[in-house]
Amino acid sequence: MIEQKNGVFPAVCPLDCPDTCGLLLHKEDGKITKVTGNPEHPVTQGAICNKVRNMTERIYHKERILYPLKRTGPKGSGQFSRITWEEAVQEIAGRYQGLIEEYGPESILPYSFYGNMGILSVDGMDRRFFNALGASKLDQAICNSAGNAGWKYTMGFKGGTSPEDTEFADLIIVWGGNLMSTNMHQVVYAEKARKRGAKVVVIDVHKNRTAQWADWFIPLYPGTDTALALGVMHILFRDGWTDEAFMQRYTLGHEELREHVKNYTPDSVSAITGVPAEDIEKLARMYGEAAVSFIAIGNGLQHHDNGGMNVRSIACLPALTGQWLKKGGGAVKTNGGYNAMNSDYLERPDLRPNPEARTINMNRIGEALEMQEQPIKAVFVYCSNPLVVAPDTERVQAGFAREDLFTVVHDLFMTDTAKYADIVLPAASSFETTELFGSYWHHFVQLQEPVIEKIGEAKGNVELFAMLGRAMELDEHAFSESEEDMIAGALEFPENPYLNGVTLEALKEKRFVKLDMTAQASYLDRLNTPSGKIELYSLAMQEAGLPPLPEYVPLQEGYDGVSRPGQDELYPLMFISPPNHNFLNSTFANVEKHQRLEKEPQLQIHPQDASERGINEGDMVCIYNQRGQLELKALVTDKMLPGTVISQGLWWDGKGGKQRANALTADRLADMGGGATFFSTVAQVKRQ
Ligand SMILES: Nc1nc2c(c(=O)[nH]1)N[C@H]1C(S)=C(S)[C@@H](COP(=O)(O)OP(=O)(O)OC[C@H]3O[C@@H](n4cnc5c(=O)[nH]c(N)nc54)[C@H](O)[C@@H]3O)O[C@H]1N2
Ligand SMILES: Nc1nc2c(c(=O)[nH]1)N[C@H]1C(S)=C(S)[C@@H](COP(=O)(O)OP(=O)(O)OC[C@H]3O[C@@H](n4cnc5c(=O)[nH]c(N)nc54)[C@H](O)[C@@H]3O)O[C@H]1N2
Ligand code: SF4
Ligand SMILES: [Mo]
Repeated sequence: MIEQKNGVFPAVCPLDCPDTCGLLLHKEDGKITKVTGNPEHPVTQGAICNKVRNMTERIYHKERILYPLKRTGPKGSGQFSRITWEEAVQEIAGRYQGLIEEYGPESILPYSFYGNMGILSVDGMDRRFFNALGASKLDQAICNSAGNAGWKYTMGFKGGTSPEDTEFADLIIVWGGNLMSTNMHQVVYAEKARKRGAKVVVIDVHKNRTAQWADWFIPLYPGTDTALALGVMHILFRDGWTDEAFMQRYTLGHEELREHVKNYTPDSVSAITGVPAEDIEKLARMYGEAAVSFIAIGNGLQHHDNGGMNVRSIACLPALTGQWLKKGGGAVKTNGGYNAMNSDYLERPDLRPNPEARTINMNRIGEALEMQEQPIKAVFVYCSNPLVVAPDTERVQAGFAREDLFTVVHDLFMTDTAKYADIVLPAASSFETTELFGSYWHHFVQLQEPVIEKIGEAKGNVELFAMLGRAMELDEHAFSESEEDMIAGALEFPENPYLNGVTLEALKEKRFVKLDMTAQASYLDRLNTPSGKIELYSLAMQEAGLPPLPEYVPLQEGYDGVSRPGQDELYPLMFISPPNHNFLNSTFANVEKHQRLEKEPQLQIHPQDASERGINEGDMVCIYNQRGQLELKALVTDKMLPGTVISQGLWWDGKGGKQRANALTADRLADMGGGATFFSTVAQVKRQ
């Protein structure tokens, strides 16, 4: 029971967003009436985004699932009837027992992502359950794995510049990211830098909100970022803007790189990227001359066939100019490595009866559900909505429609995926639970304690998986630990010096506990590349069958290998579907308030591409390829180069409309990390 019915209570934003804001929940009569930012949070300082300011619309939405449900109609029909928790648990435990006996435990697959970033919920009790069961493992490669792999080949450690330091940069490059919508507090630091005279450059395939705010927007063709980075390197070496002493001491392969980039002349790079040669010269000069330069590497440029290489190439730039020795200089892909916690304790891989169990890449869930040998017979979906977020929707949907597949979905809402479940379980929001949060951008760890009672019969992930573990008699101790025990255990991890001083007690007392960043003084000595240096030349990449030096590899569809979109006769356009401002992936897409803020799903098309097809602003258009089609309203705009079309936001299937972007995307994997290739999609557009 939560005693206090009125007042203002601290909380943490649970969404998959780098900022991990401190929140204040304003309560009246036991109900949250308002969500604001917590001004005491040292980084987010009381500012929060529109999405979460309107969070009560989601928490108290009339369509929240309130009790367990069992399917009564055909899969996908959304027909369910209420059952008790006891019945639900019995059904799941019974079905899993039967499947384990008949097909082995690997016939069961968990499917999850970070709908809630709480560590106990998604990297904790859930993992214990599936480990103890011996289920198939899931490669969670849907978000940033290609880029992280590219970064790691170059830099080793999964961390870069500290956010607070970036206000000291003279040049900030936002490369394939839309910070205004996806990392708003980095914009605040950039604004501070700007007041001191810094310039902000955005490199993107369309003039997103961040590009509209920047000093200079450089549009380029999708998937050509490596070529641009190589062009910049060409000029840095050519004009003597490199820091030879730094490269000598801290990098491997700068002589090979110097030779290699001679081929990437501004003219040849211009032909590949669509960026005029004089702009490439100007960008390189700005980068070479800046005393302190910072690159925010977004996720957009790594959702491509060559996405790992794009990040790998950009990650080389700060090393060429010695930026890693400057306060605020360098780059960030992710800062998640700084708060690495005790995952052996949290996830208990030791409970697994079959350590060698197979791994299924979550980007290939459609294909995985087609397997005839060692078939997947059961999927447990939580904190994810694969029918909207995974590539190649039709294939995914066909898999989930399989009559013989036993599907459980734990969610707050009847998502497009939940409609295909046999059992739907009501999930609690994180404001209803005890949780631990790190951030993959700033350096503060935070504690969430329950602020409101659970709504209906909802349960949080920890409670749910502990209950299932106990029902299946998997391991007494692992499934009876309390949340506080788990938090204390997660933070006990001397292998990570940055966690020094971050304890449950400190969290309870201070709420925001900063990682011990004194360990960062030795950043360049802590890189765990094979050579311990920044690897401009990577033997590990060569051994993995990749070019050891940064190298431009064209996308697989729609390019002739030399130039640009428009090479594929049937599908001459590149279709890019990045996040929008008011949703968080597919979260909020069912909330009327957030829908209204976004108006409707639109297709942004260049005037030249529109007129060739007789399309006017406001027309309904059909965008299609070999995999599927979408019906969207045309927005004619020159915010991108001709040949690229954009639709922002992961809309659900809506009221009869076809608007799920992933109907068009392929489940091909990126060059590294098994990453998704959402944005390497070709398509054609016609008027409806
Ligand atoms: N409002 C909001 N915030 C979010 C999310 C959300 O859905 N909505 N999602 C969260 C999650 S899970 C993530 S991973 C992050 C993602 O946030 P970001 O890191 O900002 O990445 P994206 O928004 O996916 O893509 C950023 C930009 O990359 C561009 N892009 C696409 N292809 C290319 C290319 O080949 N080259 C270049 N240079 N640019 C390209 C897109 O047009 C887009 O403008 O945001 C998080 N925050
Ligand atoms: N075309 C295209 N596709 C994309 C992207 C893109 O830019 N373009 N972005 C990709 C990226 S970067 C990512 S990260 C993925 C994101 O994919 P997902 O992680 O699947 O993101 P969401 O769609 O927000 O789904 C999260 C679900 O978790 C539920 N949830 C929230 N809290 C809890 C909880 O505590 N317990 C349980 N059980 N459920 C909870 C929410 O209600 C929601 O339905 O999408 C990817 N897909
Ligand atoms: S979604 Fe991001 S910006 Fe918005 S409140 Fe949450 S952490 Fe902050
Ligand atoms: Mo993501």
